[in-house]
Amino acid sequence: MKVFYTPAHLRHDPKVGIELSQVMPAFEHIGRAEAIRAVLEGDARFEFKPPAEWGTQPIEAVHDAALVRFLSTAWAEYQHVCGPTADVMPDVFYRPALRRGMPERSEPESINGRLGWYCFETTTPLTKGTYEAALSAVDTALSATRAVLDGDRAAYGLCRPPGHHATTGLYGGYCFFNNAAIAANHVASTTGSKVTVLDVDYHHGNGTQEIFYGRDDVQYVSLHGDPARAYPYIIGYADETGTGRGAGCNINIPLAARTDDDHYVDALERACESILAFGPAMIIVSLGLDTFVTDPISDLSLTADGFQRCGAVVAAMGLPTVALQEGGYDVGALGDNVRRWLIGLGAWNPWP
Ligand code: SP5
Ligand code: ZN
Repeated sequence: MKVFYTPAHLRHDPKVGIELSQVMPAFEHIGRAEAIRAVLEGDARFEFKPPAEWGTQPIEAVHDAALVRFLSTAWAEYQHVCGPTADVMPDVFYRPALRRGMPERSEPESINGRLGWYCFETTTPLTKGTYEAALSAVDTALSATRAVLDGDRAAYGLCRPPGHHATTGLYGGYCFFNNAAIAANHVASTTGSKVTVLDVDYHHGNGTQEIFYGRDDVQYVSLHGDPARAYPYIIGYADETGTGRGAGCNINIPLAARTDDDHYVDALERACESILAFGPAMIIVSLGLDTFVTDPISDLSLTADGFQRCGAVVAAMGLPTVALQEGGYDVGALGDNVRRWLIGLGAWNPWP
């Protein structure tokens, strides 16, 4: 199986975030992707490829051009006004209720104000090379997708930073550009075929849901910690099923704390039935391994064996599949967990 990877992710190098009411070392750090790379490089079944450059056009087919432009200059602009600082984060968030009863205003003028206009939370710092790294994660996703469009049955994009929390106009949740949504939109718009994004990250992919909520050509199916207790808290409920043409094309499966391998695989099999009923030509998997039993920010109880079973359940659908890296924060186990999931996926595609 081809693995798309580039060291450009190292340019996004966050050090701190405010998480759980504390200044915390970043959970989403450069060591995650390097740990995955090291494990996959040690297994001859994986063939590493650098991604091609795709530019901003496929990004702007999903995200507001203003968000892309903002991210391209925000870190440097902030240095002029408030620097020098390594990590850049907003201190005031735009909340419509601040101006209740008054005319809406557009994007603020100051860099500080604009940070709070485009960012929705406190754990996603901009660093000097964040924009370049985020572009490279999209390149990675699109290059893995192209390998599958060109005939590979499965491919893996080692995307970093991750993407599924980024919405049309906002970044957050460690995510800047929605790699999986950009890939799915690229396939749907260039081939005219239906596509499913299957999101198995512990967290609900609020960005992917928002991007496709009104569309009937891209189905979004997510298994995740119930937002009644888990980030992102206000989205990801089972009654969010899509709107307009997209009615019925959004499926959320919230899970109880400590859900184990057997219960998770049952839920995944149900999800796959809904996918087969939708009839996509391709599956894009938002592959988070933060459902792992010892993940430091999550509360499900999957094991490495469970991950391999999950990959095999997805493979059993018999559809071309692109797996794109999202979360997973037990860095000691992360590489092997990814490897096991992909081995499960490859069971359908005999290894060379
Ligand atoms: C891509 C991805 O996985 N982003 C996740 C962002 C989650 N950040 C906030 C985590 C809140 C942690 N709640 C922890 C409860 C620990 N007992
Ligand atoms: Zn996650």
